[in-house]
Amino acid sequence: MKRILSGMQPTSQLHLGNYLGALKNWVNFQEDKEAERLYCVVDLHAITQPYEPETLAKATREIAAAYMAAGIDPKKSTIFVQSHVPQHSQLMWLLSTMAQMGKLERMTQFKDKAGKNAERAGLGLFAYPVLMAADILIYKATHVPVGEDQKQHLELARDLASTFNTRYGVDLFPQPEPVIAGPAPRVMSLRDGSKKMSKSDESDMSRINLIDDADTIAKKIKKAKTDPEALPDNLKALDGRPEALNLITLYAALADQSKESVLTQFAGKQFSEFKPAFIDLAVTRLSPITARMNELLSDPAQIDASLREGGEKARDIAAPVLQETMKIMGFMP
Ligand code: AQP
Repeated sequence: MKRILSGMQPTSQLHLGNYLGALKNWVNFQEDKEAERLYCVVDLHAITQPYEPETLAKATREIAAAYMAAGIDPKKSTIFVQSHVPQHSQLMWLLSTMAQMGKLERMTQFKDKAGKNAERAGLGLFAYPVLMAADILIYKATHVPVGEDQKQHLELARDLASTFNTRYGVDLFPQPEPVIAGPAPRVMSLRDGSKKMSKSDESDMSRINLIDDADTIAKKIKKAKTDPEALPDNLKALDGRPEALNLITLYAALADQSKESVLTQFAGKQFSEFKPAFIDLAVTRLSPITARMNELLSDPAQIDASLREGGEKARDIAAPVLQETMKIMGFMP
């Protein structure tokens, strides 16, 4: 059986990168009759970097609302909060005894987030990929739809699954497959085409948030970095033009078109002509999501009830897997 699992951190509002790199792909699985779907808000991951305790619960609810507004139906998929299922952290500890420090040190997300202060970074940030492996393995998930930046973490989860199976001579955990198939698996910052669009970028102008209104979207696209050249008629000619490539990729993903056909449409045009069309498209595609999110957030009790129900379903799957894991490891029943 196919079991799909993915999650996002309530570190801030979701942006176009989260949506086109992962969330839109989750929606594509919605009608897959062969699959069971679990989508969590990974709040335990969100505290691995400095955060405001007073905003964590609100941010968690907002991410859940974004999932639902983007098209994840809680009747068809289990939507829940990571910290409501204690088995994630319990399995993480068990797996951490098998995770090699050397492999964790090679994780680029840790290097990027810890920066020059690696010595002072918290253990949680370092161990983040082990918790992510536990998030996946506690459900014996088979498919994990994520953006390209999570590929390395997925490799570690696969590695830990096989290390566990080999060490204990069992076939407990399946190898989770990364599904990096969103229409734009790596969306770049609007201010710098060499940096990924990120919630934690200090400049809000670097990203389009799902909650942004039409005027804000227009302002951000107008200010998006470009170059002085006109748009070419082929993709190869965008080599070395990362900002231009990013905008074309975003347009294509939002329009459900290929990048080639977008270039055919805009070949020879300047960004001054491309940007207004891009603004219209982005507003048309995102405004129904924003409106639905605002509508859902006007009734937080309803979101909380859905999340509680989702948490119960998730615990029903996770509890026996943890029990089985501990039995294999020889713990006293
Ligand atoms: N720029 C991106 N392009 C494509 N996909 C992306 N994702 C994130 N950024 C991009 C995908 O979104 C999902 C959720 O990510 P996350 O909340 O776990 O955090 P992240 O990957 O670290 O994303 P951010 O926005 O950069 O958050 P912060 O700044 O809080 O760390 C994942 O599937 C990810 O691949």
